[in-house]
Amino acid sequence: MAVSDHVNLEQFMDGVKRRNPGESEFHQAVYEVASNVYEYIADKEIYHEAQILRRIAEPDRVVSFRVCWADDNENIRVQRGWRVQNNNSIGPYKGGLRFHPSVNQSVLKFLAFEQTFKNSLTGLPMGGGKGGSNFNPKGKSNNEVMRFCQSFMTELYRHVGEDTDVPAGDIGVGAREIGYLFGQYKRITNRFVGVLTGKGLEFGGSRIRTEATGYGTVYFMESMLNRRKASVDGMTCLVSGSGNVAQHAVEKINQLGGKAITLSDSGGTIHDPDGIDAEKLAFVKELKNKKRGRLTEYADEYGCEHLEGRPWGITADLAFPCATQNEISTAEAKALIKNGIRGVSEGANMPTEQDGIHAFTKAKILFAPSKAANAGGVAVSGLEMSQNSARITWKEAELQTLLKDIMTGIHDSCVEYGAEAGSDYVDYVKGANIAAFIKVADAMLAFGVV
Ligand code: NDP
Ligand code: 2IT
Repeated sequence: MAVSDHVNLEQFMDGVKRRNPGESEFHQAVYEVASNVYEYIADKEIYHEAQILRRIAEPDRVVSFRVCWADDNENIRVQRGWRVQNNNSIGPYKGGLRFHPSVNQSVLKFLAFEQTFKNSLTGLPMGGGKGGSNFNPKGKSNNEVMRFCQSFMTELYRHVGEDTDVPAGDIGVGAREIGYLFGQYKRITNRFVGVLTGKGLEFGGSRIRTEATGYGTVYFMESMLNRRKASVDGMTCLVSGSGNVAQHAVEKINQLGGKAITLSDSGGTIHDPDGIDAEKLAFVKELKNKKRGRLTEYADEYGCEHLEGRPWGITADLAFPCATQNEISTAEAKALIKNGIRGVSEGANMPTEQDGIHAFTKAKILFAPSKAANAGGVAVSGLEMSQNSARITWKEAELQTLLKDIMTGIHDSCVEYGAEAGSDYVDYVKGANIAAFIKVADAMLAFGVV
């Protein structure tokens, strides 16, 4: 069959929408990849014939289950849990768990699909998966969170394993939750293995894992700027979110001589033009990770402005969205461009709306898509898996070097496949999508029809 006889991008997307009704986040993630991949495979019959993209966009399996737990007032609560195992062609399924009331099948399918490509970019042997629950950890006691995690793992344990599927953290799942989940897995199976990453350092966790996503997102920006003979040094930066990724993005911005002037949470944005220095960042970590409080307390403590909504109306050099999906609308992307933003590096997964991405690429600003820019976290998770399998612990300096090397490698792969002929512009979205696709696709070709 000639290439031209196969379905085109529009027909492909019609099929994705028909088979996955109402799953708008999943459609969005698939479209972003498919639009670049279709161009790349236009003259490559084998990928069409083997229906590679159609197969990657159909999760290997979606497991959904009931999670019952009793709250502190002895009310029985019923939540839904999921694990989406998208693709294990290049390694065991790997990806985080998200606990947030907005979690549904569409959100987890988009995240598992994205993870498949992100993990490919790291160069490490990891397939793509994602899971979680619509459980809301906010306002819950430690005992309630523990009971929920134990109930969640009592079902999940049969679907995961150190060589099968290795979950980790994401929104609402940090060190505390991973501890409870790992404790329950070990208790049920009587096996001490690397079934989760992001573990505490006392029980098999890796140094640098906590910092890796935020650090990596800023390293990626530094690589893009260095290619243009510039650097983060001296730049003002907008950061959204105030959790794991945002905190460590700010930490690395400070270390590289930049100035972060915003953070946000679901209650709004703090704008601190003097910069969120190391002392203020320590306050944020205590506030968010221990007291689990709101950013209004930061505004009260340091006497700065607290705004409703998101930071994108403020003028700065660089932007690091580190909260959640679709947190930069098309109008906000255009406002950032109008205010002279020079670069955007996505710490969160798919934080920019589709037409917002088009606006950034049209304006030719430096734009690092999430699957490239935030891959540092899962990369160090991959290194945690290696350490667990070998039963060894690497030193911080070794891991720092590996993280930097992996992020530089991803940057260079994006340049290889995304550089525009005859100019110094790099389409990092295209570069990331194509580089990631090739590895997964070629592994799938090797397996035949499975
Ligand atoms: P955390 O739970 O530590 O922090 C999430 C932050 O984002 C909080 O400040 C939270 O505010 C805010 N937020 C979450 N959802 C919303 C929402 N719907 N509207 C407004 N604010 C919101 O999560 P992480 O920092 O781990 O994750 C942040 C992003 O980074 C996610 O997109 C995640 O998928 C991505 N990511 C995380 C990795 C990791 O290693 N942790 C790796 C790669 C990507 P509030 O406190 O009010 O809820
Ligand atoms: O989106 C992500 O890459 C993560 N939440 C981290 C996944 C992992 O397995 O470390």
